[in-house]
Amino acid sequence: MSQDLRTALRRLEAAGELIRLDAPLSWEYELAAVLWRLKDGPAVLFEDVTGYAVPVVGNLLNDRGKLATALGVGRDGLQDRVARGLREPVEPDLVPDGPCLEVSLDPLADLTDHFPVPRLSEHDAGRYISAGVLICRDPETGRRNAAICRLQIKGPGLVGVYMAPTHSRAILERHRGLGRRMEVAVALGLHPAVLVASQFLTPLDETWVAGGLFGEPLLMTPARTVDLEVPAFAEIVLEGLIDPAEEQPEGPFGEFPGTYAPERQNPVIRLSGVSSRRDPLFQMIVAGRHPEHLVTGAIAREAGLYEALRSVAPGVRAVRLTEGGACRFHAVIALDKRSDEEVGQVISRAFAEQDLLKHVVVVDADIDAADPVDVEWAIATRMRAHQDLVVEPGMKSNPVDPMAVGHTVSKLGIDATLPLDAKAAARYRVDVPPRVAAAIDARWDEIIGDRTQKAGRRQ
Ligand SMILES: Cc1cc2nc3c(=O)[nH]c(=O)nc-3n(C[C@H](O)[C@H](O)[C@H](O)COP(=O)(O)O)c2cc1C
Ligand SMILES: [Mn+2]
Repeated sequence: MSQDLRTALRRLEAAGELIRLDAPLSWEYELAAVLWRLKDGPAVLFEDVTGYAVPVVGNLLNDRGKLATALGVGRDGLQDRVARGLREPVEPDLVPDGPCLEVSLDPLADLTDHFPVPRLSEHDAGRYISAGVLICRDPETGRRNAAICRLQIKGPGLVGVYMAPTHSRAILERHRGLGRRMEVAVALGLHPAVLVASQFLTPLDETWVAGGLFGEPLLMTPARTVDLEVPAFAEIVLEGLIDPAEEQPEGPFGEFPGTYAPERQNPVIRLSGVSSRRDPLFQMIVAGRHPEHLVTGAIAREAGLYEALRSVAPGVRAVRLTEGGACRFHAVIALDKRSDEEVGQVISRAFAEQDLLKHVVVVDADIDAADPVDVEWAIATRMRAHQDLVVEPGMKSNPVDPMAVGHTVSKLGIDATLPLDAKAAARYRVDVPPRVAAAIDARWDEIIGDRTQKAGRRQ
């Protein structure tokens, strides 16, 4: 089946984008430490986690290209492909049984007896599951929701959960209003496309979006102890109940802005079922400013923004949430504009679309939005500060924004595009004629031979 984590790992390994490590490593900070050292490197399968038979995988989504590899598609057009998840969602297929339920474990046992749940950042409150997708259902509309939520191991049968004020939280509040407990299931060990689908800011059921991304229905199977369905190919499934009246301290936890979310009273899940595939894999995402935490959220946000912006400006070619902006606060938008005014329209639409977004740079389509140096060059050579800046004070802030004051924040848009009536020569890029570059490319081996590596080393 092409929807499971194992297929993704196989594809990454075949492409040379996954390494297996057999050195013994501890769940306590060491797995995270290795993934920090390899933050721009391959996906990792840790085969020997001290005290555990279950291997751990990480770095699956630390760059956007790995999603393309895992899906078996080319890197070009990945953004459009991801946006298809939103454009053409596909209803999941329900299958009576799935590998995720092969092995049933005692829900009241200590989860860490079975699974090498890691400790990630120095001041984290404890051991955290950071790549689990929390599934719940709106009691009023019946709509299913799926979102990554961090889970803190609290004790046997008990995990703490943090829900930002997004859908999962709203659904919990609806249960509170009805005086009901909320059933939840957590699916862990998933194909990266499912994790990405869970990150869309959309009113749709994210499991439909995952189907759109795969181009085929996501296979789901009924959980054992709650009235919910889970992805059939998850490695591990937790099931349980959240009583809206019960809260316990959760955190601190190292979060994506690169700072710690403080300890707060947060909901807890009382587990009613734990199951796994035979020989399960445990999936982790290093939290904080690690590229995997950033990129997992960025891919869907970028595609969502791309889709929304193209409805006002069809010339939008690419949207990039940059790493320096924690892949949430800063966007670069490459635009083939129809009018000079279109830039301002794109900037306001971007701010309206994502409340986390604070600083937006619009560049021409010849600028590589993924290359920070190219973007800075556009700012250096195509912007006049007195006319190309848009400052919007008093905009709605997001609770995680460190600069939010009284739920507001100021936003800045930069028009780094050339005016449409700029002289043609202003668009030239200094270089040799393309035909000469192509001819030199064709003769490259003859010209350089085996000297490339030596030349590279000397630089
Ligand atoms: C690695 C990772 C960890 C995350 N942890 C949390 C979390 O603990 N709580 C939370 O509410 N959102 C968390 N998020 C973000 C949500 O999953 C994301 O905003 C999602 O789109 C929310 O969906 P919803 O509106 O359907 O609830 C995390 C995202 C990533 C990539
Ligand atoms: Mn949702």
